[in-house]
Amino acid sequence: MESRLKIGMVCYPSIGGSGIVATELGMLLAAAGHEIHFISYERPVRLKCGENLFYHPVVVNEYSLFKYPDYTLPLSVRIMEVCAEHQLDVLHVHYAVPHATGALLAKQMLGPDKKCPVILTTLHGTDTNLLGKDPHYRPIIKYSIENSDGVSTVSESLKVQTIETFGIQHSIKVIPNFYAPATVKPSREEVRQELQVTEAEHLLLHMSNARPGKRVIDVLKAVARLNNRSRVKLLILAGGDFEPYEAEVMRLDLQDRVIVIKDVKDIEPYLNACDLGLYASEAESFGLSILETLAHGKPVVATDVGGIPEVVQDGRTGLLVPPHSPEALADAIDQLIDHPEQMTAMGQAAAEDAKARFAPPVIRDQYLRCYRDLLASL
Ligand code: GMT
Repeated sequence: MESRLKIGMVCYPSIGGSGIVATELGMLLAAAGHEIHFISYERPVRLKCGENLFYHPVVVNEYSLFKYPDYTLPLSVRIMEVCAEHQLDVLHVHYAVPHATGALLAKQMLGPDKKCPVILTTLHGTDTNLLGKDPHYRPIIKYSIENSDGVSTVSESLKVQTIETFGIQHSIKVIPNFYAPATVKPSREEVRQELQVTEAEHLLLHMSNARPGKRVIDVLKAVARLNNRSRVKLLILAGGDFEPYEAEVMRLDLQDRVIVIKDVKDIEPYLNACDLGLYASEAESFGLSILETLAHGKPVVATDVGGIPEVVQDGRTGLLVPPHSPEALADAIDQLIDHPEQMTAMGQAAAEDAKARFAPPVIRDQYLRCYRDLLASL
C-alpha cells in the first residue's frame, strides 16, 4: 500500500481559477486519505471543512517603515513553520511568484538538519504571459522555477511558452485542470425565471474576473452585432470590477439584453441554465471557466489562443475564432443559434469530452504520481 502523504498547498484564496484548482485538488487528496495543509492570506473561498484538511493563515502586518506592504517574507516564515510543525512531505505551490519563491526561502530557513519537503510548482499562466515580460520580475520567476524540485503547467501551450519566455532547461510536466459538475439546484427553469429569460430566448454566459485580458468589450460588441440579437440574453458572472464596462453596455444599447451578477460563489445553477458559453480572452493558459461550461453540456464560442484549443475541440465541442474580433464571435454565435441541432450535438459532445479528459480523480492521480516520483528522486 502506498504511504499517506502530508502536503502543503500554497495558493491564492480568491475566486480565480488557480485558487479553485488548488482548493479542489486539496479536497480530493484529503478525501483519498492524505493530510492537506492550505497556506494563504485568507481561507480559500471553496474550501469546505473536513477530515485531513487544515488552514494556516499568513498574517501580514503593516509597518510604516515599509513604503509597500510585503507578502513574500511572512509567507516564507509561515511555510517554514508549517513544514517544521507538521513534517510535510510535499509543498505544492501554485504560481512561481510569490509562492515558489516563498517555499524556496522556507526550505533554506529549515536548514539541512530538518525534514525538507519536495517543492512542486504549478504554473497557471500569469507568471509567464504577464509578469514574465516584466524585466523587474523575470529573473526571480526563472530562478523560482529552476530551483523547484518539479514543475508542471496546466497546458501544453503554457509549457512551450514558459520554455520560450525563460529559456528553462528544467523538465516540465503538463497536468491539465479538472472539473465535474455537481447535482444542481435550483433547477434550470427556476434560474431562468429569476433572470427573466424565456425558453424561446438563448442565454449566453460569460464568466471571468473581467480583467482587460478577458476582452469583455469584445463580448459586448459581439452581442450587439448579432443577427439574432433580439432572441438573445447575455449573463455575465463577474468575479471582478464590472464598472468600467457599464458605459459600453449603454453605448451599445444592451441594457435590456445584459444581466450582470457579481462575485457568485455557486456558479453551477447558472451554468445549468445557460445555452452557450462566450469567451473572448486574448491570452489564456487553460480557461477553467470554459471547461466548467463544457462540462455542463454547453458548447462555447471562444478565442483560439493559448491553451483554449486544448480544452475546446473546434467544430466538435465549440467554435474557435481569432482574438480581437467581435465580428467573428458574432458570426459563430449566429451560426449556432441558426442550427439548433448542431448546438445540441456540440453540447452533448462537450459534456462527454470533459468527462473523458478532465475527470477529477484522473488528474488527482497524475499529481499524486508526480509527488511520489519527486520524493523517490531525492
Ligand atoms: O485568468 C486569470 O486572470 C486568473 C488566473 C488565476 O490565477 O486563476 O487564471 C489562470 O489560471 C487558471 C487556472 O489554471 C487558468 O484556467 C487560466 O487560463 C489562467 N489565466 C491566464 O492564463 C490569463
